[in-house]
Amino acid sequence: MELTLESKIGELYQTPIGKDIINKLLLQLNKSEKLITNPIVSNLKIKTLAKLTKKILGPGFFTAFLNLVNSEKDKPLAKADGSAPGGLIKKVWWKEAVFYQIYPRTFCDSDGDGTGDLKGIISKLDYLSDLGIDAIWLSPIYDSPMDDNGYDIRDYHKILKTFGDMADFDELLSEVHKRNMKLIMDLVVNHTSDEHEWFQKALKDKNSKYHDYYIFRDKPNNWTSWFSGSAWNFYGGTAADCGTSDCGSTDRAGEGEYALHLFSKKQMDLNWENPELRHEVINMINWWLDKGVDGFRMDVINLISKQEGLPDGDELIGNMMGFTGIEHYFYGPHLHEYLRQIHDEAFKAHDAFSVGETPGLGMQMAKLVTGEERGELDMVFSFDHLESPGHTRFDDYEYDLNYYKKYITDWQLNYGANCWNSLFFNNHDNPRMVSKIAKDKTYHFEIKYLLAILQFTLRGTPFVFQGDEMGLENYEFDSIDQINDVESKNKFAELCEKMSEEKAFEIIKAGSREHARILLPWNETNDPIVKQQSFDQTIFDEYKCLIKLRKENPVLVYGDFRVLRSEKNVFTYERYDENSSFIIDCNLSNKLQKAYSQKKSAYKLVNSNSTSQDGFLTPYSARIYSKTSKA
Ligand code: TEU
Repeated sequence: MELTLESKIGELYQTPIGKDIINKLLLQLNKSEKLITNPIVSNLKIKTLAKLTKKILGPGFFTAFLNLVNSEKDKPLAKADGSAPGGLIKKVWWKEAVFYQIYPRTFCDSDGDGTGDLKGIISKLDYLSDLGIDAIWLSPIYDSPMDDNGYDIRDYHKILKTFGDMADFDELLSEVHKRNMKLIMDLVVNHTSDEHEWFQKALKDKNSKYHDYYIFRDKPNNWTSWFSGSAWNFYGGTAADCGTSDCGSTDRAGEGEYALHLFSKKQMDLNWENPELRHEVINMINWWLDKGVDGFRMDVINLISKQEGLPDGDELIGNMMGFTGIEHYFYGPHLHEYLRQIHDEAFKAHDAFSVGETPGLGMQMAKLVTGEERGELDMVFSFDHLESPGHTRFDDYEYDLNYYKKYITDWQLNYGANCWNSLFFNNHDNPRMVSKIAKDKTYHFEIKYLLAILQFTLRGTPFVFQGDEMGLENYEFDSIDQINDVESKNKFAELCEKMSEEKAFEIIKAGSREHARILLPWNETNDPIVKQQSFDQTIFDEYKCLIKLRKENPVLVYGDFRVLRSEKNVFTYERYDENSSFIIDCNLSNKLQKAYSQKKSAYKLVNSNSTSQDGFLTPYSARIYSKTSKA
């Protein structure tokens, strides 16, 4: 049924996209779902709400919203209850695996040039295997000018010199497989570097077939880049015509055009509408899969399909989401079609694994791209748990684990038995979660351990980010010169136009991706960055122990999930099947909380991050109890 302004808010909330978007808005506004489910509001017509909010929302908001809602004709499977017996869940290796993300630039430097490399990674494979890792996700290692540390690819078939060469890669792959581990690569195909041969050819000759591999327009629209400023570069003509500060130029004096880049000025968006481009990308994926890689993490893969005509974005949505235009491409009209094509023509024949990085997708949209019956993606990374409601990454605040409890409970119970969660707190795009939770370091050890307990006992596939297992925290940067990340540098420049450098730097420090990108402290060196952090052996041992516990107890992978206690500041849940049960009892706060008391006599304590074992949980403590045959 097409929704119109005459439809009711409740009807809108019943649609998958409507539900996700309303939930996202509620999250941003830090309001409860009850605001919408309350009968008075749910019976309101959309047009009444549009009238009431005319001054704030403007006319474009509901049109954009309804277009998006009406563009999705499918619904997630109704009978996919996540609390259904574990038997319903299909068993596959990637659900049982513990993944480890390597950010190659800062993982391990084998030749002392200050940058990590493939030989460095090879030298640590025994370490990873000892930790219990089953699969590695390698962030980009392809040839690149490194404007965005490799997420700007110049040549998909070459290895960046600083990292090594193809022989090193082949050795890495074979060494990974020898240890019975898998290797997945990063697939960055929403955009290429502006130095990619295709883009260079496109610039040289408007009539070349490569011109249509990118998104060129005579006039830019109002979309903004995720890394500050306009999302358009001007090419040709004179600098005076340029909408951006340092645009490229060509020899075609007198004529000029704009090209779209949703990320940095050197990351040019590919035109997925072009079947030949899709074919080239698929060939490239097959080339790597034929080499033996086991799958891909797919960078911003939900952004590949853009709304026809590239209409201007709604300014209000832009302000709320941080980027203008997002409603026209984060769940574009051909997204499912393109994902299926990639799956059918590349992943399927190789039985390869895919995890999509899908910023902005809520649970319903995620179901529509990961449902087993849909043949699109195996899994996604959703990001809604990384900030407390009402906050964004650059806010200086303390993250509330009570929100994580609410978020993850919803996904554990409602994502469905035909979909599968990914579990992570850190990656290369975010400050370390432990530092977000508490500025005061008193309980940092307990928090790191608690996060690990959550990650290895909830249902889903854990992705450990390099350094989590060493107990790394945010780095105390004291100057913008220590920051290499393009997002932070652009944002800093933008902020400095509005405030003092000191203030701008405070904001950058709160949210910079650089925190996650410091060289790992394998050993003592003169590098101040390595010196500031140290390898915490106790945390490492606990990671190892928890991974082992998960491996030895399939119930922690496939078992059902239920909440036993969720009052403020505590989170007690059970993972169980017919034969066994685990109770995980957590204190989410820095205050003493009562321990969970029921049933405990039949259970034995198998792991805890604190030594006190009385009726109370000390700050951020967590205990794992187990029982093998149900009483
Ligand atoms: O990230 C895009 C992206 O959406 C993240 O920056 C996201 O906003 C953040 O994780 C939410 O907290 C991907 C890559 O992971 C990133 O490193 C690249 O810079 C970007 O795409 C462009 O390729």
